[in-house]
Amino acid sequence: MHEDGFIGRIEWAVAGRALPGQRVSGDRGVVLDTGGGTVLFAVLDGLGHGAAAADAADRAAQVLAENRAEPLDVLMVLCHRAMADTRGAAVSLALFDPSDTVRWLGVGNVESQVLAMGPVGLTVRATVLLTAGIVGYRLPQNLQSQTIHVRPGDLLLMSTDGIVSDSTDGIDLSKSTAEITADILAKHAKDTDDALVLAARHRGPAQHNGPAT
Ligand SMILES: [Mn+2]
Repeated sequence: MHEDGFIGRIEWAVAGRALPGQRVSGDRGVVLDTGGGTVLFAVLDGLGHGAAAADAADRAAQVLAENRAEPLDVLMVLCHRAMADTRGAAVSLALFDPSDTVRWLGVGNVESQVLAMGPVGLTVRATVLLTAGIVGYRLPQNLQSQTIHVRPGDLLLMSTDGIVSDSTDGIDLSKSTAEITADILAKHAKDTDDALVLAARHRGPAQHNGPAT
């Protein structure tokens, strides 16, 4: 599964695939236009794999689509309730704001980080603090979202645990997010789990390079 697009000046892409031999993946990438150039991204990993995992992830995806304007902690509680009679899922939410902040909140094992090109190469600007738990089964008491500032060009990466941890080596920020996510999936997906990676970045203000010729 490969999808990509633009919402305003935010470029995004998702690449994923089911555990080899399975027909459906329990991992979902959700991209929701929340208005005003703001985009809500979510990566969901239904517990285990197969149809039951996909059902849990689909419930959460639907609740996010229907309530996209709510704050992240409210969205997490709504996902929890919607998945109460499912296996549950790991859920990471990231709200990408046009004023160049990312606000994020994660429960369970979905890894999120922001990468930037520094003077000595690719650097990790921030990593989300994950809270242990399973949304739909055991939600942590304290749902505290983090806010980080990002500059145009910085890359937000979110991946399920079917992608090898710290698989950021060799990422070329000059490539499109569609190419970056396809590369990560091809090189770093584990053959023991569903796998999904989502990438997004702010492309900065529209460029005007002089009069058209
Ligand atoms: Mn998984």
